[in-house]
Amino acid sequence: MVTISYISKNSINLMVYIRAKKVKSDQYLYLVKSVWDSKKSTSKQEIVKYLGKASEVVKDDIPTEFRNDAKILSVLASYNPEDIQKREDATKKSKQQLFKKLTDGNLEECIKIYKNYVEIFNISDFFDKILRPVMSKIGEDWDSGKLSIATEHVASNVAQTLVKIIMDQVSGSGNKKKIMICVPVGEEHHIGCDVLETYLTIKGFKVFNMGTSIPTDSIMEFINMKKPDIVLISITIPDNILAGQRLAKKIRESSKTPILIGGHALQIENPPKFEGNVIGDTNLEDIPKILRKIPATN
Ligand code: B12
Repeated sequence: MVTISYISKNSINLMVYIRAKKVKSDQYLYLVKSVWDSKKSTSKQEIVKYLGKASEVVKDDIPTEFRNDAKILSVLASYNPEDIQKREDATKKSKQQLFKKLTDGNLEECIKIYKNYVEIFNISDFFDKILRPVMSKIGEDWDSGKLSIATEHVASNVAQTLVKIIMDQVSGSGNKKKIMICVPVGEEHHIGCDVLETYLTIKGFKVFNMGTSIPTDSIMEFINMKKPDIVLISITIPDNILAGQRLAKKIRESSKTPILIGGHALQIENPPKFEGNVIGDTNLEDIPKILRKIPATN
């Protein structure tokens, strides 16, 4: 039996796959490429490299040009339990290191941790599996008195700068839907909005991230002017839910633009009702899928 697991394009746009062939109870992996057969008007596969017995293949067996492809590596990991363990250890280590370097206020080291992580994994996993849980721990440790308020502030500032640096490095086509991200008056947390801006930009959306302390009237004016396809409201503090409900209502009174409401304050079992749809705790990777399903109104 032959299974094609993943398609990857390298810089010269060559499509490569990992193909598995089962012989008795063992799986053997091949790196194959797609070649166009113009006579038959169909594509055929050619073996680029025989990789070996699935459970024994390691990263170094992959030709260098495909070696850092996160998806190829994740397919490998799925065939190789030892590799999965290594990846779990790498995630745990990155979390511990990031916690330490954020609370030490060491931006340069945080950038290094980010760069090393995304070499093996990807940006959305860095945000979902490393930054968010680490920020959560920082919040908990501050709440329980294990971290001083000064240390929490230093860590928050470094995290904010780190996300800005990542944001400045990314680009996207901007040809998908126009997304506006805003917060209700009083909400000072915006790292979540910056992460959303970064990820949605990579995914090709055109993002307007309004930042904090923007009066509701200015948000309304902006919506009328830029006509976003979807408005995202981010709420972190439960005390800001009422202001968020007022903001959603105000937007709904003058525009049909779909509104999604999310953020830490809404990651609870029975979230309150809004003019719009509340999105509970979601992986970053699922947010573009949710946005794509919303019909355009403009
Ligand atoms: C950093 C931080 C701050 C920084 C904010 C800096 C900044 N520029 O943003 C500062 C120091 C200013 C701050 C202030 C306060 N904070 Co604070 N803060 C945090 C902390 C540690 C991290 C937040 C963060 O950045 N997370 C990382 C991002 C990436 O995650 P995220 O915000 O959840 O966003 C993701 C998702 O939720 C989702 N998402 C977000 N919005 C939306 C919207 C939509 C539509 C969708 C689909 C998805 C989505 O996508 C994002 C990316 O994955 C949290 C701890 C925690 N558990 O979150 C406490 C925390 C939120 N803060 C808390 C508190 C109490 C406060 C203060 C009241 C403290 C005080 N006494 O002054 C003030 C309030 C300020 C205000 N009025 O808003 C509490 C809230 C408690 C509660 N009741 O829930 C927390 C939980 C800490 C704690 N454990 O006690 N804080």
